Amino acid sequence: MASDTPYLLSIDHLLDEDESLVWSNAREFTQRRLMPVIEKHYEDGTFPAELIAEFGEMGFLGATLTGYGCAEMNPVAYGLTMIELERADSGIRSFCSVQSALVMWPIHTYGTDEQKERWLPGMAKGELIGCFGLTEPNAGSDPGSMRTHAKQDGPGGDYVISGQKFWITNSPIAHVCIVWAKTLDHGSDTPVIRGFLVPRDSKGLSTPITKGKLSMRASVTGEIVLDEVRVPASAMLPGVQGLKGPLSCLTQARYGIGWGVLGAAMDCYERARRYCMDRVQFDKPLAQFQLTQHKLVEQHNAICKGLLLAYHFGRLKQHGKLSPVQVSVLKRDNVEMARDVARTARSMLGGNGIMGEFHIMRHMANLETVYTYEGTHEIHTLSIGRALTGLSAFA
Ligand code: TGC
Ligand code: FAD
Repeated sequence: MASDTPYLLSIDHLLDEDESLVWSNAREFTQRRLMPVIEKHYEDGTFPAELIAEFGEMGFLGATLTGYGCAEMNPVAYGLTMIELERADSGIRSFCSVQSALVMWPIHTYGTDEQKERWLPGMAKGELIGCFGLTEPNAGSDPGSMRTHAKQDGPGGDYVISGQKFWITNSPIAHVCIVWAKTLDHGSDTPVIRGFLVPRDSKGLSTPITKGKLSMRASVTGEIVLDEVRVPASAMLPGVQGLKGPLSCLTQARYGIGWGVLGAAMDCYERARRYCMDRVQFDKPLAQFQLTQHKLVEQHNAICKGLLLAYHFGRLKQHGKLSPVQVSVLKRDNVEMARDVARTARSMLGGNGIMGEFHIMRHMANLETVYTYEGTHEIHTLSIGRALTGLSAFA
């Protein structure tokens, strides 16, 4: 593990040469390019858009996909890059998660050849940005209750889409929005959910920015407002219908989050440990007090266990054996762990823990969003509960 802080667990010997190289390259890049600027962006509430092309060069965009200029990383290598991106900031990992798992993945998996050619090469380079519109003002944890709808109209089978999507990462800077909407397929009277690729310049589309966030400040969030937006029939993703369309994308993104939050937790633990080694009170470094050591041990052990879980599930995914509910276990438990590590680390720095220059409070605030998006902690608890009992407690 590329760190000068002790970890009594190493997964280094479990990684092949390519995976180790991807990990150290990602670490070097994020430390060199992101760390000097991230705190200022966070304070200003801006995203470092000037680095998007470099994310593309590093292979962070569409990292696991084949062809179209993508890096074709395996799931473990991908997870290791997520660690390093989120060690810098959850908002940076979010940008790459959305672009890779929620936009490029569904185009690659469910799109036509024409859709893939049009969007994927530019997205892999970071020249084109996408966003994923599922959540609505009145449909968060229960996306099946969405109101956004697409109606077929005219001889060419155009779709006319109306509705509103809320809390959408990257929407204000996106060149294309994937919009999930209910529509009536020919000959059916039951609405089904379908995905549509809605380009930025579509008439009737607007993406107002969401202001006032106290978490994820280095990430751009907005709405997608669709006022009778007309798109050709060829804008629909033909390869999937129903809620499993968006949920299968979420499975990809949640997998990356389960790895990424380890980076935020490691950064908090490592900073807290360094601080407690240096800071003297009652004539001793804080690290020499039993209560401080207890905190460090709890943090360290939780991170090691989270890393083992991510690694194990990564190898399962590599062999096509990872189920959505296992991804719920990974997302749920590792996010909760990182959130606890960050909160404890914050307290270990005393007053300095609330200061931006020490970075921990930023991670702590970001992790509140991560706890909520991509399926809240409670929703994943219920998914796992359903798998364990066969009984659904959602409604
Ligand atoms: P349910 O009956 O369980 O499933 C409906 C259909 O979907 C299939 N399915 C999945 N397929 C692939 N992957 C998964 N993870 C799947 N989960 C379910 C399922 O097999 C079924 O297929 P079929 O063929 O039988 O119809 O659905 P439900 O209505 O009971 O709902 C389940 C529930 C509540 C867990 C689901 O609605 C849910 O996950 N809700 C949470 C919503 C959520 O996570 N929203 C996230 C929005 S996007 C976001 O937050 C991005 S943040 C971006 C950033 O990183 O910045
Ligand atoms: P609600 O669903 O209203 O939930 C509120 C509370 O009630 C939660 O604690 C929840 O766990 C609990 N709850 C709900 N149902 C149950 C139940 N059955 N049993 C017990 N408790 C329950 N969405 C997108 O589509 N695309 C994006 O790119 C995106 N990016 C986001 C970025 C940010 C910064 C944020 C904050 C959110 C983003 N989201 C995005 C939306 C996110 O996925 C939702 O916020 C999340 O799914 C929860 O929905 P909600 O906020 O409406 O909360």
